Amino acid sequence: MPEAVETQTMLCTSPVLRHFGNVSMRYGIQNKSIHSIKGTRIINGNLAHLGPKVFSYIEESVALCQPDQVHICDGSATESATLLKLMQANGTIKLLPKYENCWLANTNPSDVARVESRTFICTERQHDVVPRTLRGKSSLGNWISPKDYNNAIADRFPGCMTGRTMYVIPYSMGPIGSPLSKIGIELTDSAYVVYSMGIMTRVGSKVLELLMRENMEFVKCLHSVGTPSNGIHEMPSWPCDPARTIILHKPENNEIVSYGSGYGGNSLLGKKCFALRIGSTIAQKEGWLAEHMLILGITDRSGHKRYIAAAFPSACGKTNLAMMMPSLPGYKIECVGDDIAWMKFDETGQLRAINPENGFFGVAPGTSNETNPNAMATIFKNTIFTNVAATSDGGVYWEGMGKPPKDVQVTDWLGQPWDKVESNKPAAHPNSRFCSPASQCPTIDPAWESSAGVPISAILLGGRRPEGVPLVYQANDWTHGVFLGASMRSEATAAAEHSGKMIMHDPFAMRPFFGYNFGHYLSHWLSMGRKTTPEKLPKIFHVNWFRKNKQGKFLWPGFGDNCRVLDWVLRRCDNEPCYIESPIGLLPKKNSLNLEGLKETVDLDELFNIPKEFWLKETEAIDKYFTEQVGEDLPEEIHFELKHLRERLQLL
Ligand code: GTP
Ligand code: SPV
Ligand code: MN
Repeated sequence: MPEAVETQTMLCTSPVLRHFGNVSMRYGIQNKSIHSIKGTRIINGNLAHLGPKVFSYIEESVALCQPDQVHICDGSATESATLLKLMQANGTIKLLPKYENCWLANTNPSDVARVESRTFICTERQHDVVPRTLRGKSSLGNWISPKDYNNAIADRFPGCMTGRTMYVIPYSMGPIGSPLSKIGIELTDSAYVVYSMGIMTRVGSKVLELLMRENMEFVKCLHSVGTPSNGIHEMPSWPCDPARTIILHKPENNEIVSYGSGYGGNSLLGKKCFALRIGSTIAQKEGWLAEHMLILGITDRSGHKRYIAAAFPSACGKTNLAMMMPSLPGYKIECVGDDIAWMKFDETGQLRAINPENGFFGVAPGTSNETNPNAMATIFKNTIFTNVAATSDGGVYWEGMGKPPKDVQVTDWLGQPWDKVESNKPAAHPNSRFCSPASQCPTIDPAWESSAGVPISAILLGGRRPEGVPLVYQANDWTHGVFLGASMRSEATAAAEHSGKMIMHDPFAMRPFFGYNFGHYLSHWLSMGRKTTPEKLPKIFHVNWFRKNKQGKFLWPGFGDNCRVLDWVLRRCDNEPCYIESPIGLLPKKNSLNLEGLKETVDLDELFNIPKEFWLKETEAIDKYFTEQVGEDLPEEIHFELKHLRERLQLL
């Protein structure tokens, strides 16, 4: 008997691990297969290839959820084909014969977006998750006690997978083996989730090898679409339990538990739950940043290439900017990522970023050949669409795509006949999405899978601000930049359950995604600014593509013309004196924004106007927010920035 196994068995104190020790003695070392776990049949994959930590996680979860069988995913083409067949048979997806390997899923209408009110972070002390508020509940996240966490699981999970298959998805966030990457294991009873995770993350045997060889830590992700308490699924093709949906995170154990929803950020646990919420807590401990940011590469006319990261709230333009076709001649923009960035200073003091994802889960409405031709060139093969409308010629349709082809009937996302003139509701759900492999993007950056990450020269912050906020301004320094991030606000969109056109606070575009106390997050950002020399720190900017005139029309054409703003940003990174000082930050100097060849006339005075009254009100709103929502956790430096902004505004 090999010595290593002997030792392992002797060291095992937990019954679960001891059991594994015995199993690996009997099977693993001889490289045989393990065909069952806790008496449950394994229909795909070999448990002996998983390593003791993964084994015990699956064992505990099988005991809890009691699936009929377990399928360990290998990420193979055969596996994908099997999943597709199964989902077709269940009516979860339909083939879209107009395209290549494209599918349409329609969800239960009660399961169409992230549910922030049911998303919780669990710690012993509430203060580790949310700042103490002056009155009422925090808007910066939801805390749950360990006791309630356990109860929430005990109320929902026992036996929840009976009659179903438990899939085991071993996945890497970030290029497999990169020092910046991390591993997760998602256990789920949804084939849709397995298939989507296969697009959005790197799944398969290479990850298993890493886990086995390096005995790596992993984030535990347990997901079930659930069953309503009355046992009746309203829509059998999309099982879910909206009434009891809950999304739980326990940073202490690197654990995520999600129940009741099959949609997007609620169920593809590598995305918001891992890469942002758990990710931000790991990043705080390890001294890096996990952010809701796109990453793009931009090459200017002289051939000089730089990388920019940008934080905009959900449905505020990250995918569009990341894939932009620049209207300025001689510029090239390439995409590293469209939603999430993990960033760390390297040994030379340069901030470097990776995109932890492997695909795009992008907003469909508004995507067209005019607005985002690169997305259009990406999404019509190997894609799963969710909640878009279908056309009678086997294609898809959504608002902002242009006119549906002549003589083609449109069926809306709810399965009803739809007519542009007569139907007074949208054909596609406003939060409908495409899920496509990133490698298909024609402008994917050559370094998008670089193990070391790409060097970041500038960080943009922004949101939908119909009023008062200029197209672009630069932060005076890192601390001022952190203040700008802390004060970000944006018009509400359909990406969360909120609706209406309220201007909401969304600091760093992270409000729904903080894994820990926002005040501590700000301190962490400030401390990052001390990790390198001021010259090496990325410059920080605030942008707003969404300012409107009195008639409600956008003042700026946006999309491909946003490269004009990026051009100014790059010139500022080169320290070109193309700016003027203003109370809110550095604005483009007159004629310094390159408007060469711009198709429409733009009212620059209105676009860059800084109305004193508006800004005084804005500082009041920020002050109120900081006082009521962040309180004593607000770092002193941020307090001072607000005070100085007010003083500067008085001089306007
Ligand atoms: P999430 O995936 O939810 O995080 O969203 P996102 O930030 O990637 O947003 P996305 O790029 O998908 O854009 C959302 C909506 O904003 C789409 O309807 C776009 O058409 C619109 N949009 C994006 N960029 C611009 C712009 O420059 N100007 C205007 N007016 N609209 C834009
Ligand atoms: C977002 O809401 O910011 C998204 C979509 O990117 S989801 O994955 O559903 O969170
Ligand atoms: Mn997002």
